[in-house]
Amino acid sequence: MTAPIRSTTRIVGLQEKFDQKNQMHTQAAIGGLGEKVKERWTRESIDPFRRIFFPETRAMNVPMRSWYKVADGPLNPNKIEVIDPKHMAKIIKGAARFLGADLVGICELNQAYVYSHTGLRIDFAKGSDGQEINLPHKYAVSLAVAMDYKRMRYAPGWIDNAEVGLGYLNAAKVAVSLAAYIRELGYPARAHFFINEWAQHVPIAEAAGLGELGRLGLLMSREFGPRQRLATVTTDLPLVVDSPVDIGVVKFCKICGKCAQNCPSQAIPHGDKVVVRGVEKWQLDDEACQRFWCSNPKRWNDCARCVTVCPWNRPNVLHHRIGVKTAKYSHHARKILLWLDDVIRGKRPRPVVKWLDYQEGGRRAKSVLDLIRNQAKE
Ligand code: B12
Ligand code: SF4
Ligand code: SF4
Repeated sequence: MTAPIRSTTRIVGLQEKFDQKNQMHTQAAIGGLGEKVKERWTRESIDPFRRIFFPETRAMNVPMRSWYKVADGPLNPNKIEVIDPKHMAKIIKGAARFLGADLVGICELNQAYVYSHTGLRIDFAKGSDGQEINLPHKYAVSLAVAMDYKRMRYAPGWIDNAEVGLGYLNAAKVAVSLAAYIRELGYPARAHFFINEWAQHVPIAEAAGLGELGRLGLLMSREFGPRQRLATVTTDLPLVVDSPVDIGVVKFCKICGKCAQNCPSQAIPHGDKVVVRGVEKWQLDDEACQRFWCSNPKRWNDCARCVTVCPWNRPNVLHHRIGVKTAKYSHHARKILLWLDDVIRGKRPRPVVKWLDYQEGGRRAKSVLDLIRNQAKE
């Protein structure tokens, strides 16, 4: 449990493992946040996209649900010999990109980021909660899949909720396929993705050099800011690891705070970092965030407004790349970038977005869901 070298998030004490059942999604589902939140969080969503991406009700309509069976599996007995772990790391990264990853990095698996016990909502449903997790793999391959800039623009609402669901599915596809590929080389590998994860993706991605931990509490990459979904493959395949990076995120977050200003539940801190389980970081009020998700099930099932408003969340075009690159080196450049973001997108950006027959950002959501509601009334 040693501190990663050059990380912009400092380890200042003992890093204790986290029990997965204390995650807010689980707590909301098992009544830890009260009966009203539990009822809203576990009821069937009115949005069909939500129902196909999140395994709450009809399992046969949820592609991801069948994937936990292939998250781990048999090894090819003809194990290849790895003579050059550097070359092997290159092959694994190439394979991950071929399978659909937008970003990929490798680190040693820090056991502090492996949950102590199983405790996903689905574990409670299956009766497999509370089991000690034993994940002895040496390495973690961190995988990021970008979400669509335009569909994420209006959050919280059904359009970004659908994009989030697709992001989970895409990230899971890459992870299960890459883990199977490694097992075909003869080495153990397990895919960790939504509904099947034994580890925290964010600190793993940070250690693997995908980006930095931002004020909003998520991994921020140079390419997409916080607008990506993460998955992880753990393995014993010998690989050369990457290092954490300083791309200027923490420096920028110190003068920004746009996510905190725009967060509807005020869950993101406006002030300084604090120490939590041995790590110095900006600490999210995760309960406030989760409660907000459950505050209006007719309009949304989750939120990502902090992701949407972040100045690092831009299409990956040349002027944005130049902007965030210079922000690393100069305080003035950071100030200019923030000022420009306020001028161009506004201090509280909230555009109207149309997609399929959804329309959001206006006075109220108008969509296929209205048809469903109207049918129910007839
Ligand atoms: C439970 C959960 C939530 C809960 C609690 C969030 C939280 N901070 O714990 C709630 C409902 C609030 C939530 C909200 C969101 N979530 Co969430 N969430 C998770 C989940 C399933 C588990 C996280 C967990 O175990 N938290 C409990 C403890 C560990 O939290 P913590 O002590 O506060 O530590 C957090 C950070 O400080 C950091 N961290 C902890 N230790 C260390 C050490 C170091 C060195 C570093 C660098 C970081 C770090 O990791 C934790 C966050 O993952 C992860 C998936 C996963 N398995 O990683 C996704 C995940 C973190 N969520 C994600 C996202 C995108 C969101 C939302 C935007 C929702 C959405 N619609 O997309 C919001 C954003 C809220 C915010 N500003 O953070 C993504 C993050 C992608 C990214 N770019 O980093 C993840 C990885 C899901 C995924 N597979 O992509 N989420
Ligand atoms: S909105 Fe600003 S403070 Fe928040 S994560 Fe993005 S850059 Fe950092
Ligand atoms: S997801 Fe929404 S409620 Fe949660 S921290 Fe981000 S902006 Fe706030």
